[in-house]
Amino acid sequence: MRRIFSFVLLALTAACTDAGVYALQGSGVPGPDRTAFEGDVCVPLAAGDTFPVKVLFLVEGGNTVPVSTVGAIMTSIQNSAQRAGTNVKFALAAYHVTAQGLQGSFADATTMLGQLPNYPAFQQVGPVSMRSALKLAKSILSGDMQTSCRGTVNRTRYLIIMIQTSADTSCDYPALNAGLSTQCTVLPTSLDCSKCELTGVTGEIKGLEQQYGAGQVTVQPVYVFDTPPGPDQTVVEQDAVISTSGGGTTPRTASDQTLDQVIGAISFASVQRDLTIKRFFAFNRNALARGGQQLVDSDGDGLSDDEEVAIGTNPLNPDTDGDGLTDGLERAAGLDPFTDDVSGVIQCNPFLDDDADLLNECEERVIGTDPCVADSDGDGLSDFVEVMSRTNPLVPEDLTDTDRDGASNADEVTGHTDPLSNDGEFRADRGYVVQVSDADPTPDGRACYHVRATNVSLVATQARPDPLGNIIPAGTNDILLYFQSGRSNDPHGIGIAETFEQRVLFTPPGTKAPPGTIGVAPADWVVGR
Ligand SMILES: [Ca+2]
Ligand SMILES: [Ca+2]
Ligand SMILES: [Ca+2]
Ligand SMILES: [Ca+2]
Repeated sequence: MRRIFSFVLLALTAACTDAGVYALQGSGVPGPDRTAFEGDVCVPLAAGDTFPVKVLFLVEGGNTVPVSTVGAIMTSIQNSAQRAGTNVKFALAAYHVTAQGLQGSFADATTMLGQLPNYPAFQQVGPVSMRSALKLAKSILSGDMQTSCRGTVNRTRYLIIMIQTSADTSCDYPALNAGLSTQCTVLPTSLDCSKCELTGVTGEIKGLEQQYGAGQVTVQPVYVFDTPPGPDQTVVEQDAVISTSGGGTTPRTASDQTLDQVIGAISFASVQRDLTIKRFFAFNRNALARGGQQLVDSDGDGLSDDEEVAIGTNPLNPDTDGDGLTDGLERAAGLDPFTDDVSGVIQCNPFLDDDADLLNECEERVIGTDPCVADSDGDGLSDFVEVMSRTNPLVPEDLTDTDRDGASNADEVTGHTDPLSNDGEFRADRGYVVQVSDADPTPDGRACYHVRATNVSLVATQARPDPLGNIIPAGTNDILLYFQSGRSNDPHGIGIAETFEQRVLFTPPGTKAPPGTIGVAPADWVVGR
C-alpha cells in the first residue's frame, strides 16, 4: 500500500479545502547537520517582460479610405504604441486587394512607428479583401511562433487589431483570392460566402494557439465609418463572425473623431490565466543521494568527490575539460569528461542559459532538452534537477517509479532520495520534508502558499575556486528552493519556475550559518521560465 502520496495530486485535491498540510515525506528528526526553510510564495504576476504581448495592426489602405481616416488611424496607432509598456511588441500590415507587411515581424514600438509613414503610401485600386489581410496575419503570427522560444510563446498574448472602412469582397473576385473554399463558394449569396471564408481563416489564426501552444490569440475588428451614411450592414455581419471565431472579442466601431479613444480602450495587458501550484521542493546541489548514501559533491556537478577521484576528474572543478559541459552531465550522456565535446562538434553557446535552469545551451543540446523551457517535460522538476538526480528530463517523473520502492521518481527527487535504488531506510532518516498550505491571496488576486522544507541535509564540502579564482569556502552548500506554478487544468503543461537560492555554510559536526530556520518572503523569489 502506498503511503507517500503524489504531491501534485494532493495539491490539486486540497486546493478547495481549508488550509492544511498537503504533503509529507520522510519522518527524519531535524538534526544539527540539517537546515530548514519556511515562508511564503505567490504565483507570479502576469505582467512585464516575462509575459510578452504582441500586437499586429492590420489597416485598410488605398482609395477606399478617406484621407481624414488615414490620419485618424495613424494617430491612434501612434498614441497606443507610445503608451504601451516595453513588454508589448508591434507589427504593422496594410491591406486592400492584397496585404503587405510594413513592419512584417514584431518589433518595439519605435521600430514599428518608423514604418508607419509608409502606410499612406500603400495605394491599391480594386476590390477589398479582408481575407487577404487575415491570411497575412496568420503567416506573421505563425512565423513568430516558430522562431520564438516555446516557453515564451506559451506566455505570449497575440492580438490582431484590424482597422477597416469597407466590406470584404473576396468571394466576388475569385481570380484575386486564390484558394476560396468550395464549402463557402457553394453558399447562395456572396455575403454568406464571405462570412464563411472569414470564419475559416480567423479560425485558423485562433487555431495557432493550440498548434504552437501560444498563451492567447485574439482578432479584434474595428470598423471606422462615416455618419451619415452610417455603418454598412455587410461589414457589421462580417465583423461579427471575425469576432466570434477570433476568440470572442466584441466588434468595435468608431468614427474618425472617436477612433483614437476606441483603440486606446483596447487593453494590451498580458495574458491572464489562473496559475496554481505545481510543485515545491528544496534541492541541495552539493549533496547527492546515491544508493541509500549521502555523498558530498563539492563542485556541484552531479558526481561525488569520491567518484571524481576514482575516475580522475577534478572534484573541485565542475567542468574538468573546460568544454562547457559539466562532468556529471558528460558521464550521464556517455561523453568523455576529458575530451572537448563542443568545439567544432556542436554549435552552441556555453555561456547562454535562456531559460535560467542552470543548464547552458550546449548542455541542453547534448541531452535533448528545450533550451527555452526550464522544465522540458512539465513535471515540475527542472531539467537541471533531473540531470543531477539521474532521472529523464524528457519523461514526467510523477508517473514513474524506476526502483519500484513505492515512491514515484518525482517524490524521490523532491525528497532528495535516490530514484534509482530502493532506499526506504535512507528516506526515513534523510528524506526532505516538504509541507505546503494555502495562504491569503495577494490584493491583485494571485494564489499564495505557505511553504516549509525541513530536514535538508548539509554536507562537509571542500573549498574550491570559482571561475574568477575566488575561493568558495569549505562547507559551502548551495541550496535551491523551487516553486513551480502552471495552469490548473494542464498538469504537464509548460510551467513557470520561481527559485530562491541560499548558501549555507556547514562546519561539522553541527555549526551552520545562517543558523536556525531560514525565512523566505514572497519578494525573495526570482521568476524564471
Ligand atoms: Ca563533483
Ligand atoms: Ca566538460
Ligand atoms: Ca538552460
Ligand atoms: Ca522535468
